[in-house]
Amino acid sequence: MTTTRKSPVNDIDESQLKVSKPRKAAAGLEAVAIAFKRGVEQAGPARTVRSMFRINQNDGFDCPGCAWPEPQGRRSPAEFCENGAKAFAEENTTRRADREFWAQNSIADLSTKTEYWLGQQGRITEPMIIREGETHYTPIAWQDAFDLIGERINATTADRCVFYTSGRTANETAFLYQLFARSIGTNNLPDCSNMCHESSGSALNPTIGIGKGTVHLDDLHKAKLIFVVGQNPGTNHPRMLSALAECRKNGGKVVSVNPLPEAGLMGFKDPQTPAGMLGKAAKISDEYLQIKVGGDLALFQAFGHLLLKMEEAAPGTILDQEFIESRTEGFEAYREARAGIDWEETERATGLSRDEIAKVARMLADSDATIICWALGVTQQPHSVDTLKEFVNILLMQGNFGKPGAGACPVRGHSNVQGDRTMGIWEKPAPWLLDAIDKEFGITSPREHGHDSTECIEAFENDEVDVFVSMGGNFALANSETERLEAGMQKAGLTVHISTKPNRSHVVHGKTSLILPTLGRTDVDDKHPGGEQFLSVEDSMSMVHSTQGRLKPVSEHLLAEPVIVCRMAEATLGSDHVINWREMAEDYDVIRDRISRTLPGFERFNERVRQRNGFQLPSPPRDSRSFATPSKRAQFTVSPLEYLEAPEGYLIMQTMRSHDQYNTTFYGLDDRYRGIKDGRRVVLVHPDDLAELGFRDRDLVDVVSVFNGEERRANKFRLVAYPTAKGCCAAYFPEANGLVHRDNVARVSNTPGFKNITVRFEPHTKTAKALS
Ligand SMILES: Nc1nc2c(c(=O)[nH]1)N[C@H]1C(S)=C(S)[C@@H](COP(=O)(O)OP(=O)(O)OC[C@H]3O[C@@H](n4cnc5c(=O)[nH]c(N)nc54)[C@H](O)[C@@H]3O)O[C@H]1N2
Ligand SMILES: Nc1nc2c(c(=O)[nH]1)N[C@H]1C(S)=C(S)[C@@H](COP(=O)(O)OP(=O)(O)OC[C@H]3O[C@@H](n4cnc5c(=O)[nH]c(N)nc54)[C@H](O)[C@@H]3O)O[C@H]1N2
Ligand SMILES: [Mo]
Repeated sequence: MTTTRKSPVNDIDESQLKVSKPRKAAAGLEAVAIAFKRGVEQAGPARTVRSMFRINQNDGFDCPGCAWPEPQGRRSPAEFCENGAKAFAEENTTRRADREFWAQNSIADLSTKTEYWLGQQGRITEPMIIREGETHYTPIAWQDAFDLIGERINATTADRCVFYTSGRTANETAFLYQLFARSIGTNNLPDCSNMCHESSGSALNPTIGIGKGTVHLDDLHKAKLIFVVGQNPGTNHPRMLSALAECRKNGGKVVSVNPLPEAGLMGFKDPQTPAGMLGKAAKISDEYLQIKVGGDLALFQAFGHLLLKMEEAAPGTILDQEFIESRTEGFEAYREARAGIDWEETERATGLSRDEIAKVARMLADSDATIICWALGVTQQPHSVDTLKEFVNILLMQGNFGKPGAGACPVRGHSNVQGDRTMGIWEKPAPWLLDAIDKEFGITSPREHGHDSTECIEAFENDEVDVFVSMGGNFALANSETERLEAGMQKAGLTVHISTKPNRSHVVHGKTSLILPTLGRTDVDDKHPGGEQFLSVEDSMSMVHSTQGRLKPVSEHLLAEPVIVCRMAEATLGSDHVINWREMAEDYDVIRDRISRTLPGFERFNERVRQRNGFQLPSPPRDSRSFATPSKRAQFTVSPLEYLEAPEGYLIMQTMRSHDQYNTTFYGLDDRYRGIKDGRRVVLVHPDDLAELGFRDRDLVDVVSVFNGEERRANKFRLVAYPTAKGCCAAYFPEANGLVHRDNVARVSNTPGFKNITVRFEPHTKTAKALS
């Protein structure tokens, strides 16, 4: 085992790429070994072992990996997965991007580095600044940094300030952060949710009256049928595989819908069971529908049609008429719209046969407790909101809300992305929320909506941003139109990045730029008059619980996120502001008390967050089959059929995560389950499509995307023959982000079309204009 804790000196060498056959099962002991290896490389064996056993324990820290919930009862001593372990190894690293690092590397040098190299340099150890005309970041004292922020915000108008949030931010921090933005007078609060599950909220809010899922972990164990649509849990939510395996053990069935035969959807070697340790894989999917990218709306409309037909043939046996009549609205219009179907078009849209679809519709008919789980495969396309409303139709027809083992389950990404929204990080806040904040704090929040993350690209480009503050994340690289966004960000007067590790957004900075290094999840937060503090998060199933790091921070100069927000606020608004920021920075119980008086569901927050498993937020559809829509009924909706079809010579590209990355952070360069090693600039293409387009496996190409007649380019990708659905292809995020036109978004939610890129390939030429 290599135990280099030094940062890599060399960057990615794509000529090392190796390709082997995709795997048929996820996890196993290899996963545990790799997790341990990555941990030791970053932090050494002692620190790795000490922290591994604290992940997701009642008195430990919430895994920064994903938003999947923890079991309520018995917890395994190692309640984590390979990728959770890698996530904390990244944070837990003893590598340091200290002042020598910044002195040795100019912005010009850093701008040639990949995200992998930047992230592998280690934790940032003190506040850094770069001013207009300078070539290097240099250290700055904390108070000087805060004063500069206050000065710049006060020198401009509130609508020219933007406050971005990435979903790792804890509840208390998020609450303070939105309060700060609103105290200044702006709702410019874009967040990573805008690029992620925004479509889910946009579909669920109007139909079931809440923008969140309606199932608990226990429901997955009890379900008769679970759909996993547009999701790769083996990599992105590995602990979900245990829940799927348990459902099957209890007699339930699992259907996966995905253009790629993802390893984790096929089989699971649970490293926490004896059989799994011996390498025996449990089957996960009873049926696998290899859908074409963008075909899910057509598929679920076909399910609706078939359920109606079956009900017609045997009235009273398939649909839950009582539920439909007493709890919903719009069923007649829905029934009429789905009475007929064009099978030829449905087969073309989905790439599936009528028989395959009918077989799964029968499984739906036979199940009296169905859950539909989904993630980004269905949230980042033009018709995403319609697709998700169609999922709701299917669930409503059989009364799959408010009964055990049933419901809607959007599987969130970042570990507190759902909590951030609950805390008010929202550019389009509901009026009741602003009223509640104003009443509790005596401020007047602005009512005008702010920019979402897509709108920010234009705001930057049009020179409408003077101050950009980023609470975590990597805005420049996570968003679409990389080149345009980067050019725009450099026009801003001041960019402020509250970060743990170097990333691209620090390199394509505003005229003046600050990097404020912060404590992470695993770090102890003990520099307070009242001693050690803890924070809280909300998981994908609305459980709120505490999280507390215990490790010694990599540097004594790091500040906790809530402290950074309060000190920015004090420097901007003055120490005599109507809100006592200092008292909240000193004692997080004060923040929680104020949250409990502002937000519904958080009554007695301080007391309940200290309970062993935390507490569950209310879910009216689940708790009492009630729906907070204007008519108090759940809504059936009718959407026209829509799907993605590439013109001749083109394919529809989706962008996704490899097994060795966390969004824009790369743990390594392998995508083990898909058989890709030591490289990331690949496009996975069906062998027939390769042949039809006149290319061969491993050809080096430039990728050209078209949208509204405009072209975007990303050069030097390797084509790899891969068993994906035909007509579509796949590449990694963020290498392909430059291909996504800013106007390519999902309707209503405005989420970038990261899974809807129309592309063609051109043989790579050295002279091709380098755009990414
Ligand atoms: N280890 C690790 N864990 C993570 C993350 C990470 O980067 N690394 N990221 C976190 C975040 S922020 C998020 S949001 C989640 C993301 O979790 P996922 O949604 O699983 O992430 P993606 O890699 O984007 O995978 C999308 C899946 O959808 C499929 N897909 C693409 N297009 C379509 C389509 O049109 N229809 C259907 N049915 N399927 C389609 C793809 O083949 C792929 O399997 O994971 C979270 N967890
Ligand atoms: N093409 C394409 N693009 C996508 C997607 C896609 O599927 N395809 N997915 C989208 C999705 S789902 C999401 S959520 C976004 C993600 O967008 P972001 O959330 O903006 O990006 P991340 O890569 O998660 O952010 C990583 C950075 O966060 C900082 N960081 C890590 N931990 C902490 C911490 O504890 N505190 C603070 N303050 N900073 C920390 C580190 O400096 C690190 O460099 O990307 C979106 N972009
Ligand atoms: Mo996400």
